[in-house]
Amino acid sequence: MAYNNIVTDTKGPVGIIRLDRPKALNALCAELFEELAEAVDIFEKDEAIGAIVLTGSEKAFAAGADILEMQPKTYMDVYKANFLTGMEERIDKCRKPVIAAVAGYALGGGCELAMMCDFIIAAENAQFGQPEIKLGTIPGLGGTQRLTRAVGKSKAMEMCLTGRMMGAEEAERAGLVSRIVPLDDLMDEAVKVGTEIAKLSQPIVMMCKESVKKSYETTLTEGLMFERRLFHSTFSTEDQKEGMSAFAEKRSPEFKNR
Ligand code: DAK
Repeated sequence: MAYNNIVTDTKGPVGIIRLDRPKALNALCAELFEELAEAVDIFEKDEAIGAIVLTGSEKAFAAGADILEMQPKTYMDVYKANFLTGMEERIDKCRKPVIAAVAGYALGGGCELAMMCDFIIAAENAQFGQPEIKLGTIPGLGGTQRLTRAVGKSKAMEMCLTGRMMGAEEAERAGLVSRIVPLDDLMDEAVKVGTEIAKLSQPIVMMCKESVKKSYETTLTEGLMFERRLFHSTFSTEDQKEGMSAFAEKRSPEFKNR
């Protein structure tokens, strides 16, 4: 599929989406969001794809929403059109795992997009930030919410109120990223993890993702109950039978996604 702002590819069972607006440091224009939503749709429907890696360039994952596109808009423009609402939710609603492979700037909407993914692998040069305050606005794609849940109130508040950037090491210490890898290894590592996940049972992976995500949305008691119910339901799948039988028989499992 040919797009204007992204490039898609596959490596075995891993779908790769690369943000590709190099002249604007991958600033997220409306067309890019539309293309991203379409690419996620295609990979999600493709049975051969077990995980998706979302990445940018070595210099920028994405330097935020496109400021030049937003600059002339009035309150009525953005309110009535529900500006950018919906398209961005496509990543969040994707049932397959989405891994953000972040190098360079992940700012504003770029940081928010990375946080929408299931986990973030960062290159050593990654820089995360919510600089909207310097533009006279605030994060609008979940920055005040997801960053706070990821790194806690104090750091999230400081970052949102000052717009300061956080490097990869600080981001790892704070729990925003799962790990840091050398820049040259970023895609190989992300695809490797995606491939490992894709070898597992797709429906069980989906249930596991659903359960972890539930912890964001609910009380501990309800979350534990949700997890318990899903855990029980895995026993109705062929893949759970296969996984446990394979362990007992000291062989590798062959999951059928059933
Ligand atoms: N938008 C448009 N163009 C951008 C851009 C952006 N966010 N960031 C960079 N560019 C462009 C620059 O204008 C420049 O273009 P030319 O002048 O060459 O034509 C080119 O990319 C290279 O940028 P620089 O020359 O500035 O490069 P430097 O290395 O010197 O600096 C930088 C890199 C990342 C520090 C700097 O470019 C920068 O500060 N960029 C802006 C970062 C920023 O403020 N980001 C937050 C934007 S607000 C919502 C959805 C999304 C959002 C809100 C709501 N809804 C669903 C409701 C999100 C809002 C935001 O993200």
